[in-house]
Amino acid sequence: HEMVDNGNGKKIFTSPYGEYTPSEMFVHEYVWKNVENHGNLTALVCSVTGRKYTYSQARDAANYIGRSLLNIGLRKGDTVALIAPNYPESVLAFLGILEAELIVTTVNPFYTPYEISRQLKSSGAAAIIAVTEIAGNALEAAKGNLPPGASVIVIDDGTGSSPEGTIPFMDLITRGKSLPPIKHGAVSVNDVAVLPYSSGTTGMPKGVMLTHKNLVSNMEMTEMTVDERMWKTSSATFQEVMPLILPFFHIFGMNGLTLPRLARGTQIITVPKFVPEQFIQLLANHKMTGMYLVPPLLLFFNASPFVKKEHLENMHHAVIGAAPMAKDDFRRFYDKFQLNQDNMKFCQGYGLTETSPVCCFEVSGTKPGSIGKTIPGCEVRVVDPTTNKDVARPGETGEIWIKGPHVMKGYYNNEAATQSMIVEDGWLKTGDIGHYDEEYDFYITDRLKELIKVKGFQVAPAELEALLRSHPGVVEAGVVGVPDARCGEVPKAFIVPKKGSNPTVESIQNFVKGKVSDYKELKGGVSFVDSIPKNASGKILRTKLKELCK
Ligand code: 4UW
Repeated sequence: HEMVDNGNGKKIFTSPYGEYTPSEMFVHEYVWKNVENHGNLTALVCSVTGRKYTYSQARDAANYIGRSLLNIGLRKGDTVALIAPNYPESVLAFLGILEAELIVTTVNPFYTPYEISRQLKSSGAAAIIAVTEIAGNALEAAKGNLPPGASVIVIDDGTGSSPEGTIPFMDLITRGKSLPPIKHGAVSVNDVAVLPYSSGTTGMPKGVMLTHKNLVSNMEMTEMTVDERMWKTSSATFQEVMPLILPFFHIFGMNGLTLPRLARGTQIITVPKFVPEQFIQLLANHKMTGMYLVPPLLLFFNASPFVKKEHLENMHHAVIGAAPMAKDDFRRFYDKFQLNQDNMKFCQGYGLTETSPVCCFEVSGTKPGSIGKTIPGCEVRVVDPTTNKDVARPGETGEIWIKGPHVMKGYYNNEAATQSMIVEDGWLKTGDIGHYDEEYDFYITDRLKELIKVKGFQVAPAELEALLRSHPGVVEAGVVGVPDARCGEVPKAFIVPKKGSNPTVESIQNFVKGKVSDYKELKGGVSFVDSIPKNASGKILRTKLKELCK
């Protein structure tokens, strides 16, 4: 049941974990589907302010927020930009926007005003929900990029009130209560719900149109794989407790962790910023039972002298993904904390923003390094990029292609990019290189696409190249990722300097600094070259640049 060869050379892998038929549900409906069973349990806790919401309170608050957003004048088809670190209210705002049948575009809260403004413009946002600590950046970015009279709503992060001219977030909840209930029915499950940004295989970050059906399908498909095998359903006697340390604006923290776990009654402790000592303390104080991580966080556990076995006492599973993970690092973790696969399992997941996100999951915890098998409803092929034929047998590498109800509707306002990524009858070309083994477990080994992953965050080389070309001393630029022990990869630039100008490495690095988020900085260095290798149609030959790094 794991492999279908349909006779025309295609080898299509399906899941051993069951067959999936999509249900017709909205995201907010799915999240609250079991709320009657765990209404009194705690849903969300803020690790900074201590603010807590039970499941009933959270569901009601999201509904009141939705009413208020409609009352402000937002209507079907409007997009709200959510620019918020992880707070309970960030999640409630997200669910409120969906409940009001609006679209939410999630923005990295650590973006510079320039980066925020680009997403506001590209998504056509009609309003903003931000947090006090970044309200200044959000307001600066909003100048000229929001329709006249558009609302800016500010979540108080515990540091102060909302700036003048903005709406305090808590008012949405308190006032919403007495507003008329939402009349649902304006949108269908095939309408766009969330518009996160991803650079895909090439070019600038683009809005990824994920419908309610895409997102709910992926939660259900993953649920069939991980629930009961990994996570227990919460009840009055047992509740899973997990930190939300992955950013909620990114698909992994959002539809990979928060939303599906809320649907199962997990207690989620929101962490707005990673501060090592505080994070360790949280694990112990809250008796965390599980966590979702990106590889640099596991490396932190391995390296930190402060993390002790007792901090992990209640932890039975950890999910890891978003970037490659070396087998040895799992072993180091087990050695350091005298744990093993029986008492603490690491399960690797593989996904993309464009696939809502999960495609493969290794649930046994016994195959570190593998992303496991395809999940129900997700079909996988491994296609040789030079011949466009499916590879014939285990161990042969090719590009991973994905099909299923979780594949995005397309890129917003970018038909060309959509068509180059989704081909034939709905196959999405991931730009990842991998293979499967004799047991049909998959491995990701390389990347065909130009994307760079720094600590799990996306960095689009095209974005940095455009920025570098705006430097007065630069004629041409090419950016690639170079391996980094702590971050996985970091960006490195190749620069063709203008004749007569002699930019230094530092001047180029400083030029980038401050204009883009920290993780996009050129920590991999800068090299000056006579020309950037390109193919006949002008596309940068990144493999050639990578060879120059060796
Ligand atoms: N190994 C190697 C992996 C892996 C990987 C991703 O920023 P995006 O668009 O999206 C993500 C989503 C990650 C994710 C979501 C849900 C989930 O359960 C899970 O595992 C637990 C992971 O990162 O970047 C997509 C790109 O990130 C790389 C790969 O290149 C992919 O195309 N990537 N997961 N396990 N590489």
